[in-house]
Amino acid sequence: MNSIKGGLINVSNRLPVQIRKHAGGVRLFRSSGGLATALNAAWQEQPGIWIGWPGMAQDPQIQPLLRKASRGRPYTLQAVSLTDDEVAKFYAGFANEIIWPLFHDMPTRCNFDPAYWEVYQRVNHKFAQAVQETAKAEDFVWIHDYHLMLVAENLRQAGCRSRLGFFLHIPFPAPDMFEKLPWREAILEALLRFDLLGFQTDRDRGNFEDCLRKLLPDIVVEDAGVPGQHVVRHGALRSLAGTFPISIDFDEFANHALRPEIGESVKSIRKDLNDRFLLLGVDRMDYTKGIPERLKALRIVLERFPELRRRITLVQVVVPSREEIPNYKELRHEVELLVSQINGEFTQPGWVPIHYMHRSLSREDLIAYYRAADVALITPLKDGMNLVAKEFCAAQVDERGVLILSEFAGAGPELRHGATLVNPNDTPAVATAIREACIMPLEEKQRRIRVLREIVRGHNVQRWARSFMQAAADIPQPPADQETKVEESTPSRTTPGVALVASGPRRGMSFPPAYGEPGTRALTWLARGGD
Ligand code: ADQ
Repeated sequence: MNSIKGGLINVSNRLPVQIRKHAGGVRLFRSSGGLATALNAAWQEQPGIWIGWPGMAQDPQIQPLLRKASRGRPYTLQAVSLTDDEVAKFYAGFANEIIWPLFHDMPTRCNFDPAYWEVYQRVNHKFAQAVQETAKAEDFVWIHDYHLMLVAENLRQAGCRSRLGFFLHIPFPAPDMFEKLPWREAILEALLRFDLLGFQTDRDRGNFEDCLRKLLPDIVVEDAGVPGQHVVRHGALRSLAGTFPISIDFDEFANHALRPEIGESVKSIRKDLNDRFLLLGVDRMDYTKGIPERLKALRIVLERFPELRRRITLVQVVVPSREEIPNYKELRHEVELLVSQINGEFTQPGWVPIHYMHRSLSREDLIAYYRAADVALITPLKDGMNLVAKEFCAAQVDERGVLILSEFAGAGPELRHGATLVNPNDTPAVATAIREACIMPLEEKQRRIRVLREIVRGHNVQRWARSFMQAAADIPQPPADQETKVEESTPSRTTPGVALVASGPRRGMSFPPAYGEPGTRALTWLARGGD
């Protein structure tokens, strides 16, 4: 079995800590999101460096704070600073107003602003520069998610010889969706500069390969001899594309759920709800999570099955998210209007059908709700994986909860044997699934949740991290002269937007100037007449 000889350099848009202005100074906060937890397993085997944006514009206090926060961790935190304009156009703009909706099959929500693309390229270049300053040839550089799809290309152009891996946390769309992207070939070609490309499901990996076949005619996709893995060749480039479904630390959740204080919280939650049947929704406030559709399904339940009134309660917890983006503000209004309409229509003395919380819950409270719930309603319109589904299973230590899960969540195929799978757009069918869960015999519930817990226990986050790292270790180290070979034999794209990325300086160890700066490839391309 091969192993990585050097360290792990992890690169994500955000660091696992956030620095924010606070009471006239700056303060360190823990980032929300499960990536830090997910990567713990990888760090145990391979200490290293974590590079990312710390959450605020450049400030002399950032680096000392990060040094302090690095103590006791298996990695050193290193900041990439972004200007306010970069945050607006790269993060809120390109990443969250273009890639996020498009990759979740919602093209009408996309704002294909060319200015976003310019800044996206510049920021990816910045991240690559930060990696290049630190990475040694024997290190493994693991880049995360759709914010940073161009980093490998920038690194290879700068002569970086480390192995480069990429994991996409969100879905990859089918060709008829992906091809709407004005910069489609440029992005595919940039992705092919990674040695290892990880996707959540076979569906996503298959979509990526279909996009390659459709948009890059010289592509070759071959079996890698390992289930869920294919070798992709494009000219001299060779990448391994694999399915690596992300998961959670099952033991950590299950053991936490067993603590006596969680047991006490569960009793008090159930008592406060008069022991009614507890339906639970836990989501980031995001239009992909299907929250309005879920509320409409609940309304159908209350209309069609009057015997369930006063007997069920939905606790819907929504953590605020991306509030600076207009679509997200509108969603919040839509959700809150629906909650108040349904509560207005059905509330009776002593019973409110929906308990709505718009805030982040502590880990203790979250686990107590997971354990207390009779049904988890996890109905995203599309989702890369959905960790909430797996967290619910792990925390169900009393083994009597039902998981109603969208067939469009990445977790759907994996959990199909114990969960009730639903199409979240089919609100009457979701309503029927809720009713069936309410009347399901206890033995059936137990049988199903035990199956689910076994699946999540076996496919835990440790396994995810190890299998990705192992696939990376098996990849041969890129040769010193890779750039030269690529220039000679990789077919370059024909559209101007693509030529900016696919052509340009490929040799030498120095870092090329950023896109849009004097002397960049954009200018080179114009001067050469758009080859
Ligand atoms: P997200 O879209 O953020 O992640 P998800 O996988 O469900 O979606 O993770 C959300 C996390 O936030 C969970 O760990 C959950 O416990 C936590 N959370 C949600 N609501 C909360 C609340 N009110 N209070 C406290 N915590 C809350 C992206 C992709 C997913 C993919 C993950 C990991 O969109 O599809 O599963 O990355 O790859």
